[in-house]
Amino acid sequence: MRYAAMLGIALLGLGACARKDESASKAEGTMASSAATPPEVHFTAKDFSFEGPATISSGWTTIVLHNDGPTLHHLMLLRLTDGKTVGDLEAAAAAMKPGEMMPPTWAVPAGGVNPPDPGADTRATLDIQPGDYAVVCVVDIPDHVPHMMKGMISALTVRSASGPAAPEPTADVTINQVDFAFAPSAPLTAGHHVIKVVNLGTQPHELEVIKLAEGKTMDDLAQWGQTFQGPLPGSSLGGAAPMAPGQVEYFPLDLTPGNYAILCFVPDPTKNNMPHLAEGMVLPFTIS
Ligand SMILES: [Cu+2]
Repeated sequence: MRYAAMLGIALLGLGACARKDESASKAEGTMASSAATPPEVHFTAKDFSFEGPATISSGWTTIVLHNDGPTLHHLMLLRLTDGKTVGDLEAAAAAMKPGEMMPPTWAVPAGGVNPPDPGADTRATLDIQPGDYAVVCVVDIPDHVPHMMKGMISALTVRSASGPAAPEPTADVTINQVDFAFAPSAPLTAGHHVIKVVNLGTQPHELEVIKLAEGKTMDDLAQWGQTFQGPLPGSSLGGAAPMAPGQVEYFPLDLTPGNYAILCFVPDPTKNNMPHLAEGMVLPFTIS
């Protein structure tokens, strides 16, 4: 399966609000939470595998993704329905032909964390429902083969949480995703933000933030996305991995002066898998 792949750049990442180190019970992979903060679960992405918990609790949860590199990776949750397993997903992916980029309908995009730069962390907070999931990376740098075909697929069981539920985060800016545009509630400004992402569309959408390197342009980014030659002409600051219609996620974003772009690479199956960014889901902005 190639889902957002192909163009796949992977984008962003930063995130990371500083947080105190909590000594937490990792028995279930979920750190102990205070009433005020969703628990954190930590995953590491490397070429080409995930390390992280196999079981977590349901509810509002912050997924922290560390990129061991050297290339870009994200963490996307696919909720497995119809009793399907990760093995079924691997088999389905192996049977897909070039151009078939959408996962089977029984593997439902359920959000996640978009890429940090190599060596960095990104995070996103989402309300994870109980069930069986696959954790996958469909970034396809450098050879246009989604990383899940190279081993970046693992099983995640989400159990019904017991105990008090963590609260939904609060945000200072909301970015709605529609078919096919990003609609921010306010202009983005320098400083620290918590962004709420809401998929108001009828297709899955993601949100990826890239900060262009000094002197680089959107054309440079587009050209890189065609060939993956050389390094990303910028920094990948994370965001929300593909979410189902109706889904909500939160992520931290620290903005310093420079040129940025917010992008969605999800393919549109009704348009021959044209990436959403080619249909309008690209939002360049400048922080001065
Ligand atoms: Cu989209």
